[in-house]
Amino acid sequence: MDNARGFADREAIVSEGTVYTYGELMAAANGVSRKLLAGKGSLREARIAFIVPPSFEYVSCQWGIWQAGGIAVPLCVDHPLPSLRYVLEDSQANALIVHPDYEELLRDTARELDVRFLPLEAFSSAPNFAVPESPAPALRAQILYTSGTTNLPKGVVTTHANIEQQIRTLVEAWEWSADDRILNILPLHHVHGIINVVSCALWSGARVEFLPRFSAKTVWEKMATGAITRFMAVPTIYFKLISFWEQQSPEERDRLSTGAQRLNLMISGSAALPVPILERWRSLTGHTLLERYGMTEIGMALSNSFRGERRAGHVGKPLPGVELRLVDGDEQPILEEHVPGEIQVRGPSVFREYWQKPAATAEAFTADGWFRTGDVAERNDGMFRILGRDSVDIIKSGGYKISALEIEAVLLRHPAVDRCAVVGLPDEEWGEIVAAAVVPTAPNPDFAAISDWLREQIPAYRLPRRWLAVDALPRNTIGKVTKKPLKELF
Ligand code: MCA
Ligand code: AMP
Repeated sequence: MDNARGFADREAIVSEGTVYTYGELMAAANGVSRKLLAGKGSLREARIAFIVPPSFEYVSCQWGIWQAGGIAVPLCVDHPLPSLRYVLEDSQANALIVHPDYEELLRDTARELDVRFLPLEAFSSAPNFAVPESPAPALRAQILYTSGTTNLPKGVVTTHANIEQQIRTLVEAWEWSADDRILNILPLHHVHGIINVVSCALWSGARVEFLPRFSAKTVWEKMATGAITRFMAVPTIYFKLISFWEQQSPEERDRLSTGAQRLNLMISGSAALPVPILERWRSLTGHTLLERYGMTEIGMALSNSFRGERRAGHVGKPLPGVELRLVDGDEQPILEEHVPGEIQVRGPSVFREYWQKPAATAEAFTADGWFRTGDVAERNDGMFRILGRDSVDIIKSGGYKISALEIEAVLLRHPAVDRCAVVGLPDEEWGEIVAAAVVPTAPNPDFAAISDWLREQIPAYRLPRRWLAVDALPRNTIGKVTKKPLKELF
């Protein structure tokens, strides 16, 4: 936010066809701060949830909350009511800023939970008084909800200092410049969109253009017309872009490919980038995708090089300021190459805590402050290669992290489900797809009806796409469901 003062007249955001300068962004953020503060000096880390699609207004709210000393809690615009309610309750939100499209959905819930309901329109008439200086670095800035090995998502709290470090390391490593222009097609309740795309661009005086939703046609058009200089996405999006390109005429393919060649950087992350996608993308655009590795709790940790080597199937080396090690089962550092171990990370970009979960926070760190990622990797000629995760209960689909346990807990509430187990199955397009095995309470369960019911409870990307009715779930000698044999059943 401080940097923005130096860029006041530059273009900051393109949103719904309108171009906004940094000066306009700061003015709008000030309006949000003033309205939230209503005369007070600071929000003192009050949780301000907001449900606003990726847009100029989204960033105005985020900056306004930060400037007023609040903790920003962005809600996912695609989540069904129970998921939104969970975040409002768990974060103990004090206020909720609501885009007009979501007022009806959320008004009653906010009233029930005693959360101050603030329609977005109210911010255009903010009272006029001085806004405080930038918040102290140690203050909590943001809570993002992430699925894990528990059945409910946990709130990952980052401070202003954590966020600043997460941005600085990427701006340096990927050589962001004020002349860059990026398209954001990612949801803005996760680090990939919030930090890597939007915050890095705005830190650098660059320009962000928002697409409310991903559309392969529009992304290709933006690349072809030279509207953007860089692009970042999850592997599924590159898969979809390749499929779109393959459906075009030879002349159109040429036009799209020639345009894409002009970008200065294209990045893939959030899930493993399959080597065939990397190679196909290179043949279409001439770009070797830069793959990097990160996590909500730590920001980005490993990255291939902007100017140097980008090795297929590898996630590169630690980013500046990131301390990273591999450890064995006894948490002893592994120094040799080609030996798998858990990735642990330490440093100023690592989150502060899981919101109101001191036991889970303590468990996530070693005594000397290393964060246990749960991801397994090996070192291979100086570069890291991700091998998988230590838990079968975490699924990555379309770049989203999904907890099998969460889906199982919800499914068990359906009257047709006696027992169930959820796994991830490999899938070319989505990385993994969610699959559910069900022991039904009566023969021939109607999986379409169960799926419709589930859609009201959990986000669409967490829905099982494959179903199987079984007489019993495979279990080990102590009665625990064994998920590897279960995957074989599919
Ligand atoms: C959606 N569909 C799916 C899935 N998701 N089917 C199978 N598996 C899925 N995971 C179905 C929908 O239900 C629908 O079908 C149809 O696909 C189209 O849905 P829609 O939502 O419109 O799909 P889309 O717009 O094409 O979305 C695909 C997407 C999206 C753009 C790839 O999943 C996405 O934005 N992913 C990025 C997530 C992200 O930002 N992750 C970063 C977190 P039907 O009509 O039958 O329902 S990780 C992170 O931040 C860390 C720090 C990191 O390292 O980056
Ligand atoms: P999230 O918690 O949603 O931030 O997702 C973080 C997880 O995504 C990590 O713990 C990894 O399992 C996975 N991930 C991120 N980037 C990569 C990558 N390049 N390759 C493999 N897995 C990745």
